Amino acid sequence: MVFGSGNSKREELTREQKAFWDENGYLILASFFEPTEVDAVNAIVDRRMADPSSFGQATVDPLHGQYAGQRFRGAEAPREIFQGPIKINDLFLDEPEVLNFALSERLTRILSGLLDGAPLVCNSLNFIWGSGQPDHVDSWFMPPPVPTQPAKRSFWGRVKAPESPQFNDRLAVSSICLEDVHPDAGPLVYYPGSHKIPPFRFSHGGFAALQDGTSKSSDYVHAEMQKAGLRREEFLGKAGDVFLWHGQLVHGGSAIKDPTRTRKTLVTHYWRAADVQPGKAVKVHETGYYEKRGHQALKE
Ligand SMILES: O=C(O)CCC(=O)C(=O)O
Repeated sequence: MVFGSGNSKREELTREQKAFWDENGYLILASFFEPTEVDAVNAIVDRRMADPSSFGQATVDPLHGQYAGQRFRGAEAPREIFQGPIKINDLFLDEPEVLNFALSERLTRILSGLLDGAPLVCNSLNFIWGSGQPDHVDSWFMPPPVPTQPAKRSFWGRVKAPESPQFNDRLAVSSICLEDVHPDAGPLVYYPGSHKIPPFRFSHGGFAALQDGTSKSSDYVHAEMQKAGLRREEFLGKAGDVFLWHGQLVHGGSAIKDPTRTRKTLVTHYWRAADVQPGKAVKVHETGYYEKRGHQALKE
């Protein structure tokens, strides 16, 4: 279901939207941003892409070709990676306009209703082309912080890890279309209702992904989706549309059928400000925060 234009003055999450989110794990807000707002973000990204040295410490992940799987500081990255699918990480840390866009008050009021608390940007990704990412669940990679449990000591005095790690599902994601999505440009795919699948426990007992090269978590969610008869959908949004998804929703990027077609998108991940250590939450306005941190480390 697509919800009406956010350009109306209605800024709070409606009961109907919340019920739809609880049932399906996503929300589509059509025509939420004005063309001028979208153009301003595109201009920032275009400027950086025209001169990759301007990415400085910001990291970029090539998603295709010989460098796929690696991470580079933007300024030091091989120039050819900017000609094909890449993930530009955390522009919100350097570009106040990108931060303010992702923390638009109209959007964060809706997110506050979904998360039951003010959202905090913990990560942002800009895509120029489709991501082509395999189906996944975002909490595997960005598990929201949980309150620290008091350390327990064994009989021998050793500190014991909590036996049952807590699970916090307060992670929501916005994907803002920065242009109209063509079906051949590798649209976002998603599986309505998949957020209700019980979270996968990795072999360490917790919920954060283990990069052990196995596909157990993916096999698990696909088996559960098949059992539940969930269907696969593609999102063909227009510039200014917002697709919000629950941190447990299974989603990914479909294959790009026409590599000449771009799919400019800003994806932002939000935890709740209340879930991070107070010193880590920088307040931008009443319902919008971001995580205080530097750019991501390079992969080892
Ligand atoms: O838009 C896409 O292609 C998917 C992005 C995605 O999976 C993510 O950012 O978690």
